[in-house]
Amino acid sequence: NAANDATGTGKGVLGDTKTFDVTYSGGYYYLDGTSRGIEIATYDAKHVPYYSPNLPGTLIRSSSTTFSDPAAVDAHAYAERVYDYYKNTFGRNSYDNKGAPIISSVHVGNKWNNAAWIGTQMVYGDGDGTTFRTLSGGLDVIGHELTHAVTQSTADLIYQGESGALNESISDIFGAMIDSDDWDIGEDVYTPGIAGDALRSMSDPTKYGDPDNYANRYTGPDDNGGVHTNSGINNKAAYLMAQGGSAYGVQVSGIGRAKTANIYYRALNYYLYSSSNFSSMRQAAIQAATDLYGANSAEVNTVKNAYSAVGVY
Ligand code: ASN
Ligand code: ZN
Ligand code: CA
Repeated sequence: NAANDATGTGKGVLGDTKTFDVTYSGGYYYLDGTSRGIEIATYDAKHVPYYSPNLPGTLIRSSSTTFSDPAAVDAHAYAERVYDYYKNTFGRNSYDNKGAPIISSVHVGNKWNNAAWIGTQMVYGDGDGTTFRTLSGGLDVIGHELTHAVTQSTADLIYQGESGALNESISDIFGAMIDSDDWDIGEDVYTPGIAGDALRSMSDPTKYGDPDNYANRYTGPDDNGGVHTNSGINNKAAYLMAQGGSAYGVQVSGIGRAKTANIYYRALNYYLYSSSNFSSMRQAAIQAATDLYGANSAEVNTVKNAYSAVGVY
C-alpha cells in the first residue's frame, strides 16, 4: 500500500546512519517495506535458535521513523541492497525471480556465531563479541546468505562435496560482487578485536587455510566434505578472472568484476546443475562466456586460464 510507505532511519552495527523502507500502520512504523513491489521484512527472533518453529519471530516496529536496533537496521537495509544488486544487474526480481518476500530474523540464538539461509528466510546471530560481532553488520555476509537462496532457486547445487563447495563459492562470489571494495569475506564482522583479518580470502584462500588449487583439495568428511574449504579453489578462479594475476605458473589476464559476475550468473542459471563438480563448473563458465562474448573472445580465454591456474580442467 503505497499510501503507507515511509522511510525509516537508524544506525547500523558499525555506527553508520542509513535509511530504508518501512510501512506505517496503526500508529507504528514496521520494518516491512513494499516500495520495490515485493516485501522485505525483518523480525526479532528474541533468541530462539535457527531451527525453532517460532521463527521468524516478531516483526520489528517503532513509534517513530527512527529504529534503534543496529542488528535489525543492517539486516533490513542490506537485504534491500542485495535485492537491488540482483534487480539492477541482472533484472532478477528477488531470489526466486518471482518476487518472493525476503524475510530476515535477527537475534537468533544466544551469542550465535553464524548466519544462514534456512530454505525460507535468513537468520543472523549476535555473535559472542570476540569471534564475531552481530553478523548482519557485514554486507558480504548478507549477499552470501541471500545468494544461497538464488542458488536454491536455480542450479540447486547439492550441499555436499564438490557441488557443495561450488554452492559456497557462488555465495562468496556474489557476496564479494555486492560488497565490492575487497575480495575478503566477513571482514566487517569477524573478530572485532583484530584488525585486517577476515573469515575467508578469495585473492589468497591459503591465508586462512583454504586450498587455492584442486590438487590441494580437502577430501575428508568434515563440513559436508569441506564445502567452506574447497570453495577456496573456485573463489580463487573467480578472483583471477576478475583481477588477473598468475598462479601455479599460469598467467591470467583480468576481465573485471562486472564481466566475471555476468559469467557466473549465466552459468548458475543455465549450465550448473545439482551435482555439478569443479570440472562441470569450468565447462559451465566457458559456455556462459562463449554465449556472452563469443567463442574466440579474450573473455573465454581468461576463463580457461583462470580454471587452469587453480588446477581444474
Ligand atoms: N554461514 C554458513 C553459510 O552460509 C551457514 C552454513 O553453514 N550453511 O555457509
Ligand atoms: Zn554459505
Ligand atoms: Ca568483503
